[in-house]
Amino acid sequence: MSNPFYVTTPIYYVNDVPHIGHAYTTVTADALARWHRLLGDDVFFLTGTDEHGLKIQRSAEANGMTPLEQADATSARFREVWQMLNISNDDFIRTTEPRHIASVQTFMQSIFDNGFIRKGTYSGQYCVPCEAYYNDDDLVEGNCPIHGRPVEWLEEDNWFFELSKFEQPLLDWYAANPDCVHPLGKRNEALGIIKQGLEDVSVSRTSISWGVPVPWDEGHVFYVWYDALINYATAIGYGTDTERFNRFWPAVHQLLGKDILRFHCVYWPAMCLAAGLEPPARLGVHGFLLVGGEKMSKTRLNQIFPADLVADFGVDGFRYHFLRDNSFGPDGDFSYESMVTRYNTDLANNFGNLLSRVATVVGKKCDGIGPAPAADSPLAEVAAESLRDASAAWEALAPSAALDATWRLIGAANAHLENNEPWKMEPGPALDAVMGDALEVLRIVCILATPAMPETCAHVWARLGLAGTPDEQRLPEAAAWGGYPGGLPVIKGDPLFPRMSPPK
Ligand code: ME8
Repeated sequence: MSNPFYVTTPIYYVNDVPHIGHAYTTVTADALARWHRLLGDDVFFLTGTDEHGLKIQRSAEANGMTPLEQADATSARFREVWQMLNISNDDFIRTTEPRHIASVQTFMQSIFDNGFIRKGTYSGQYCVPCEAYYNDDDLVEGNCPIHGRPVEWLEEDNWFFELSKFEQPLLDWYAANPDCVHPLGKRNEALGIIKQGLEDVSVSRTSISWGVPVPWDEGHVFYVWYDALINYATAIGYGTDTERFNRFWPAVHQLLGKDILRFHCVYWPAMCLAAGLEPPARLGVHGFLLVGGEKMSKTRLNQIFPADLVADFGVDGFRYHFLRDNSFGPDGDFSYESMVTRYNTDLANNFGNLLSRVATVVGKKCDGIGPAPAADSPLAEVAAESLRDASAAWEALAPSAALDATWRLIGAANAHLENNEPWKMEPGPALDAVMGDALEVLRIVCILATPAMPETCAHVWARLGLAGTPDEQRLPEAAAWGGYPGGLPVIKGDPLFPRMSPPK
């Protein structure tokens, strides 16, 4: 049976509409899912929305809606944007669904039954947008360190998860699983938090009602984070379908931004241990996309929405940019100007130009029928290297490096054309060999690039006269040199990526 590959994004809050930060994580997860489908893995890709908690309750009030109305409306926006971006998620979970409410209750009940939940009083400085309490030390000039806004003093009786008991088990788990948090800098950050010492955390609230009821104490609802994190277990049948759950857990790859590292890399593994589960195999933590060096936020009015960029760059231009521009881990600054530059260089001048040159010469000198590649082409080795490097990079959660490896093959094919100048050659075996090699590169590139640009690659595949689609191919066999059979009609068509002029 094929390998299970389970990949998740955070579930996004429904008080905010999707912007390019959310899209960054989701497109990355989508590309990984698509890569693993090429490998023939049994892929399950989950995303969804986080719908409980004070923040949602208040934002619904401000909008004159019930929390569920607010959640319905915004959750639908997320679905629409993911559809527009060609996101291939297998499931979309909403934390207000009955399946999730039941799963949270089972999960938390098992932590309670295992003796890791106790009663206590909680008071502290609370940031509503974060849905989190802060110590005085964490505050920046009295404000929330993430949002820079005033915090509120809250005090309530609630249930505590005995996180303090998991300091050593977490350290042991990190030691036994060197790759559990990726990249290394983020792993060290998480280890730093654990080594500073862990205090018990409050997991329930009586002050609000918009949440999952605590099964052993009516009148309490779970604090939104201890409801939300469990979504990753719910979607694969936690508590209802043990066989399916065991197939995908703990071999899960969870992607998230650095803002929620503490919850995912400290609290969540501890919750799993407390519930008697293995923690997730891999937590991939990326940096933030900044705009003009600043965090995007509603209040700063500097959010950028996917549809606006898609209008200019197309869906695949959007996907490619965010996968290629930043490496996974550090923060990256988004700028429209550099998006235009990258689009022109990588897509118009490299990929687009290769197809256009090949189709033009085949049209003029080969009667529009693509010749077969040569068995001993100098490009065969480059193609093998690209496959090897791209595979290693996807495995290492490095989409940017994977695409760089893929584009090296495009670059080599363009250089091969420039060296041989087939547009000056007479029809015959020498010309056929050059064109066959270039067509074979295009075929292989379509497969390697399909996780990033599924629509474009399927389109180019069809223009090369190939049957089926690139995402139906299976690696590594399909990328072996010599797959382009020759004798197929090649269609020139319009430019793949019309050049853009830099903004004025
Ligand atoms: O935190 N750059 O939801 P959220 C890169 N519901 N990624 C960004 C980003 C940016 N500027 N802004 C947001 C929550 N993201 C909780 C999660 S999971 C059990 C619960 C991405 O709507 C990034 O993945 O605030 C970040 O972690 C996530 O959106 C936060 O989304």
